Amino acid sequence: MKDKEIEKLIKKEKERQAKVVNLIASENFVSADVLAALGSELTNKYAEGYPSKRYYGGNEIIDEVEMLCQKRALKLFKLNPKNWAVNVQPLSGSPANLSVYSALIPLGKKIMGMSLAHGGHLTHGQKVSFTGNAWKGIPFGLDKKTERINYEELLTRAMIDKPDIIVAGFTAYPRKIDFKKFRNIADLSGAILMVDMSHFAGLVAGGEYPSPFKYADVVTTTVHKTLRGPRAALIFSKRDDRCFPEKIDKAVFPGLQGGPHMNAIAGVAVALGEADTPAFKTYAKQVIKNAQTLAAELKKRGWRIISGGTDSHLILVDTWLDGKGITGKEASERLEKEGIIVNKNAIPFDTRKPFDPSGIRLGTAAETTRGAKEKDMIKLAGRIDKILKN
Ligand code: DSN
Repeated sequence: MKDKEIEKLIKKEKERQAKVVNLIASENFVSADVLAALGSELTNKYAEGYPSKRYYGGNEIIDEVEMLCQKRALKLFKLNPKNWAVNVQPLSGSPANLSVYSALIPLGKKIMGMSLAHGGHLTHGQKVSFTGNAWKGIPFGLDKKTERINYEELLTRAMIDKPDIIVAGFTAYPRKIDFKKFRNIADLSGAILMVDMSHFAGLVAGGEYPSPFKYADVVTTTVHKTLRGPRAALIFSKRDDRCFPEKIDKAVFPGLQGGPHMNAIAGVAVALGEADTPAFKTYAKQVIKNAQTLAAELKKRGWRIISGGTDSHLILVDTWLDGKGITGKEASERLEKEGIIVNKNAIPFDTRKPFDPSGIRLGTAAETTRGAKEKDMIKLAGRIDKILKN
């Protein structure tokens, strides 16, 4: 690189990533091919519009890239293009979710989603997000005893509040979601069912987490978490007489975005191809085995694991233990000093504030990419325990 200042910073960040243990549940390490696509000449091209309907000339190759990405996305999740469409242009998860709402429900209507404090996402209708201001957010929480979704309560709430769209998805919920129950609740309350599978998309692709496609009307996902692609997002929508794909395409462009980032779309295509292999299935299985081992080993050492364990890549640990332990902030800082990167996280019914909550969130997607197995998780649990108890 001619720019030595940036070159130096990239090198330093590369070295930092290489030397730490990365337990951030929403991160991963992309392949050299994904990096090559991201750093390619495709970044030079303006391609506002969609394949064969562009506003600029010179897009014949770009069209092929975008169509290949669409084809791979549908194939990976076993979707028939006659029944499902996919928009591959969203820049990331938040704009993808915003596009869906703006396409399908008028401003002021109701979005029901898991509350941020219990593991949901800002864009599932939280007050601090535009999605909770332009629309009315109806947050639902978890069952206090089980720390899992209480579907009966959810149904009661939905029948009273009558949301226009229900979002099933999370950023800090370690368990499987029962999409069939969500479908039933959406049908009974008259809502559209959207699944945000950002966290577990790679596990669905690997056949290790239930697929939402049988039940959802719309599925959004980021590509950079368990799916191990670049920063970008996808919106899948069912083709029927409600014309969701057409409405969503218009909402993404020209509604909310301009030119798509074609280098990122090429990177997404590469990642989707990589995920459609037997090796990726083995990877997804290992991600969950590692998370379950890490959770069980921490539990053995006296740490409370939210909901008692995990069905996914994600673990939520109560480090505060009603004042007998340490705060999530302190835990995350202590671990970082020792080269283990996690994020502090609220736990359900947290009595502490979000900036200094009672827990930490751990995820195994990134370290599994680097080859970690159960024996590494056992050692890691010992290290984490020692650092937190020190
Ligand atoms: N920031 C992501 C996460 O960490 O889960 C969600 O957008």
